[in-house]
Amino acid sequence: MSHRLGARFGPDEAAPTLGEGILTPGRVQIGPLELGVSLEAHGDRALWELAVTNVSRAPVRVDSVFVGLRWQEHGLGDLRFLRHGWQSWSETRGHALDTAGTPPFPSGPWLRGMFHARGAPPADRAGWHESDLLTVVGASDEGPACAAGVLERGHELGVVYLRRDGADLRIEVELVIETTLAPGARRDLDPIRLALGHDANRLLQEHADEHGRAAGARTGARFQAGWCSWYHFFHRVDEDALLRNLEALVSARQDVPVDVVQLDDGFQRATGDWLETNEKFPRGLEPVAREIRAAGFLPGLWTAPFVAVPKSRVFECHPEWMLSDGAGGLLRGLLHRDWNPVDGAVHVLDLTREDVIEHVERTFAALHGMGFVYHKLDFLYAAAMEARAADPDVTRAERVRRGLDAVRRAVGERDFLLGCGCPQGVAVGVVDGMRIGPDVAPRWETDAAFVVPGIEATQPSTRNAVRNVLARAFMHRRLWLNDPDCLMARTTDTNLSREEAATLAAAIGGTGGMLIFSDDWRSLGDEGRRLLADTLELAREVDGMGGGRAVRTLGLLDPEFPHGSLARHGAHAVAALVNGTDRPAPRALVSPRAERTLAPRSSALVREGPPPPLALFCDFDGTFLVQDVGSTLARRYAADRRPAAWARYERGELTAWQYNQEILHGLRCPPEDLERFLLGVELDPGARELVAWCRERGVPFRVLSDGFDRNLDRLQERFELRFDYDCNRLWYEGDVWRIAAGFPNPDCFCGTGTCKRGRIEAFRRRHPEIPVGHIGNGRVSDLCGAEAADWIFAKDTLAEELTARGVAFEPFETLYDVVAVLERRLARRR
Ligand code: 9PG
Repeated sequence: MSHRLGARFGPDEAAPTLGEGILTPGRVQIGPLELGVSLEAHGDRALWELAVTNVSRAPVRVDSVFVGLRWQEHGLGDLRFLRHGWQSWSETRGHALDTAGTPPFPSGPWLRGMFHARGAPPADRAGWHESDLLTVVGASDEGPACAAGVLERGHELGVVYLRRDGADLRIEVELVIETTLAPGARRDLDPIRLALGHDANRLLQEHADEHGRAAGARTGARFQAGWCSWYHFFHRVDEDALLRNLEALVSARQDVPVDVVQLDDGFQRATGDWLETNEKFPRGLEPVAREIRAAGFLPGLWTAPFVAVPKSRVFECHPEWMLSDGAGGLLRGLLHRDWNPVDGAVHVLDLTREDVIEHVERTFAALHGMGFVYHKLDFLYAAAMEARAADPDVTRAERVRRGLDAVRRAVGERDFLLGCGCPQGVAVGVVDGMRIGPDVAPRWETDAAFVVPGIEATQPSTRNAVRNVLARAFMHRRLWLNDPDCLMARTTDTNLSREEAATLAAAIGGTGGMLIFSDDWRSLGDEGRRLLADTLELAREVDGMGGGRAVRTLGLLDPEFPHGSLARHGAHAVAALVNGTDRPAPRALVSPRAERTLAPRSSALVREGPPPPLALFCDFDGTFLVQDVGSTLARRYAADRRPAAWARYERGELTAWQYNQEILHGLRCPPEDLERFLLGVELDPGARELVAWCRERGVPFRVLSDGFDRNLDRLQERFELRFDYDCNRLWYEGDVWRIAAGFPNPDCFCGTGTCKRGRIEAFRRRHPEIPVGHIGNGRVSDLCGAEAADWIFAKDTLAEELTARGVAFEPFETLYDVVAVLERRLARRR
């Protein structure tokens, strides 16, 4: 085994000096640099932490540092590897590890640099294969394999180089640094990791697990379901289209429950000016956020926060804020004729400048202040392109990271940040969600007239998106929540055939990432609505399996197209078999057993495991939780208003929801008080047991609450217990609390904001064969749910009310009792 340690340095940025040494723990000198090497090895895994120090008396420009290893794989024959792309849209798929290496890019370094960590590989890498951030290598998905990569934390960019050398494989992991070290200065580098094993998927999963841990990944957000304006309206979106769809989402809420309504590109006066709208949004952004909120959804907004066109105010006032191209001009982050009809040039903010960081922070503080809580941050790669910055010693990775950190500071810990067009490694630990593939499009392939050589696989097309979504499935809930891009379920206004739309849906649902759909509601039709509802449910289910980490990619290393995904947890498995090619293709799966020849561009869903013996719906306040959050707060903070409102409720003058509004809407109580109160509440002692019991048996479990999302989110975090819920919304606006009903049902006597009968009936419409259980304690919000269920568990006033009505129920004190009864009943049925 030869272990190589290398550094590229010296004043000539285009052709730095290559120095080499032996990779060995301790200190190794290479030219003017000293490399501190520490190795932590356990079994088949190794982690190198490197530090580079300038031990000379002059400043030294450090281009990069790498470690080189040799995998002596005996008799593996033909090898394949996963070529992982740099940013969201970059191609990620299997390749043959031939002796030719990555083919030369057909165009210049500027275009290549939009999709790769490096605009051009170092000259001595000719004949090597290249993969950004990480790779896995093996002869097949199941044989001996090796994973390698950088556990990026926003300091350097990692590139893995691979090359056959006789029977051996050479693996070199390079950290792109590109800064100058002053004499004596030292820089600690992001860790490099390598692991051997016998299952390529497993190796990637473990690699991502460790990356997530090392980088403090944010993986705990709720399953994200939403609507996005882009893939139907594109730049033509206007306020009317948005409000029309908002209204449709309200009407469709029971059957297609989504949380986020996200306005995409097309609202801004000019790209770069995110607080100013064009004539299609004459009232500005704030009313948009307000209306989305009032309709009971979470306001989401697209921005491209680090780029600006020349006619934007930010550019006009501060041309000095832009990155230069190093040749006397300004860097172009991309060319975009819709944003800049003059010459397409889109420039890029220099995030090494303090004033630019302050500008980003101000912008997002303002958007957050308007009520936006879901931010799709696009074209982030541009800030990390090769360019001349005000501070040349901030790395390209650090530029993006500083910008993202500024956004996070501005919006706080609660808002959902979605990276898009984003270098994948640098954002781990800041974003909650990440686009992992190119744009979908209402057509399967890229329009031939627009194909750009060299970047074909990154361009908008459903085929390109599906490929990446399958290949990057392992990242979900390890580095962030995967955003597979939008589902388009419509049957009109699209060039996708039904099979093609179903294949997109299978890839999205089968991998269990976020589910955002992008159709004008009017174009959906019955079939489209069914596909949407089915996919929403599938994605939620897969995300719930093994905490979202149960998915593997089938045919991961297939150079043509992955074969699909398989999620497995206990006795349950869901496979999405996919044929992304243009020929009929066999797709085989051992368990659940499935051997099919799939038509071109088609898919099949295969399930294994017993059908669920029941579905359980559980009340929250006073049932899942010992305390009742709402009524305690009302007693404490609305003591003056409460008695009168309660009397009116008792007399039937107010519904339960109107009572809530009287008490809570506009309530003044500092958010810290609410937080403090939530620290003192406790789960029912059997709550965890109940959730685990359901998970083990594939029993759908949902909390139904007439309480509020904000509290449920906080408590899930505090108790580190994830469960699905339906409830009302609560948010802080200015200095008062506001509320919106989640699932009101005018046809029910309950009058609550979230009618439990309505939710149970919606479930029954989809699954008439599954018995439903309801667990609750209150006569106001639980009665209609209990009456709609087959198995009723009741205590407190609900038990009294049911007794008075002569309705049979199972009494309980804690949720342990419920588990015991369920066990007994199911044993009897077996
Ligand atoms: C809005 C869109 C959507 C989409 C994003 C992103 O010209 N281009 O190279 C180009 C690349 C990607 C792209 C648009 C243009 O899509 O991924 O979801 O938000 O921006 O403009």
